[in-house]
Order: sequence, then structure tokens, then C-alpha cells
Amino acid sequence: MFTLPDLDYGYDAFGKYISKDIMELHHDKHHQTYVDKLNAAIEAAPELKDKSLEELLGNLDAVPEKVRSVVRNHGGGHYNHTMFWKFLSPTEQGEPSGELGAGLKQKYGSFQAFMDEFTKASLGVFGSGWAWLLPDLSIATTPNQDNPISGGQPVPILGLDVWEHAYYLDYTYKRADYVAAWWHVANWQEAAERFKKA
Ligand code: MN3
Repeated sequence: MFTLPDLDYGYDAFGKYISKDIMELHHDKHHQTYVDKLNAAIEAAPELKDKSLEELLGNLDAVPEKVRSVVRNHGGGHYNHTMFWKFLSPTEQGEPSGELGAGLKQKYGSFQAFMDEFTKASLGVFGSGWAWLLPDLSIATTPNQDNPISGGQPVPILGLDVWEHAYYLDYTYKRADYVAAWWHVANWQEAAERFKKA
């Protein structure tokens, strides 16, 4: 059985950038729903019960057709949100330093140029989806709850949820304002650790 992970911080950890109300709904309701529906799919296809989420999402063709779209959407939702909570930091971290900071500067020219590219990608997601930073420091986007691993790419080192449920209460339709706020809570320490391991 998959379970909803606890957060490493309080619902009110992000102050003016992401409200307590959003964090509560996003974690306790949206993410919980992904977990519940994923578990229901595994119950309906018990041959999957020993597989990890990465195994399931990394090879969706091997998932029985009757539960494949549920595993893709709700399994993806569980997988993406579990990492998304880690990608948020209650203390503002500014710019990444070390190898990751140097790598981004080398690839994009400056951290600001990287931010501009990532912002553009986030705003370019039509409807619901995600923007990702991959271990080769390229930027990817996925629709719905897809994760790059389902397309044969490596596990992202950072990602931003641009579903309306992630920002509408605070920013209404202004996704650009949400993305601008998110830079203040991006967890570069987590990204740097994942970059090193990858
Ligand atoms: Mn979400």
C-alpha cells in the first residue's frame, strides 16, 4: 500500500509565497486522492503489488491496460507530489552554489538566464502539468501527472507543479506570479544533492 508522506515543515511554512490553505488542500486532499486511487488500482491488479512506483511509471507498457491510465495519472500524481514537497524550502536559499550553480551558469550563461528559461517553460505548459530540471540541466515539461521517467528520461532534480490547484487560491489565473514566488522557496540544497547522485 502506498501512503501519503508527511511534510518536513508546517502548512504555513511558506508565508506569503504559498498559503497555508493551499498547502493543506494540496497535500491532504489532492495528494491523498492520488494515493487512494493508486492503491485502488493496485488492489484491482494485485500482480503489481510488489513493484515500486518507479518501476511502474518507468514501464507503463507492462502495467495491465485496465489500470494503466489510473497508474499513470494517480501513480504519477503520488510520485510527482512526493518529490515536489522535497523541492520546497521554508528558508529562502537564493541561488544554488557548488557544482549545480556552476553547471547552470555554464549551460545558460547566468542563473538569471536559467530562471528566465525555466519560467518560460513553466508558463508554456498548456493546462495542467509540470516543469522539470533534469540531471543534465536541461528543462523539460510534462502534461497532467506524467513524469519524465515514463518517457525514458532520468529522475528530475527539481520540479514545479503548475496545475491550477497549486496556485489558484493565492494567485487566481496568474501563473506567472506563482512561478515568480516559487523561486523564493525552491530547494536548491535538495536539487544539488540529487544532481550529485545522478
Ligand atoms: Mn499538485
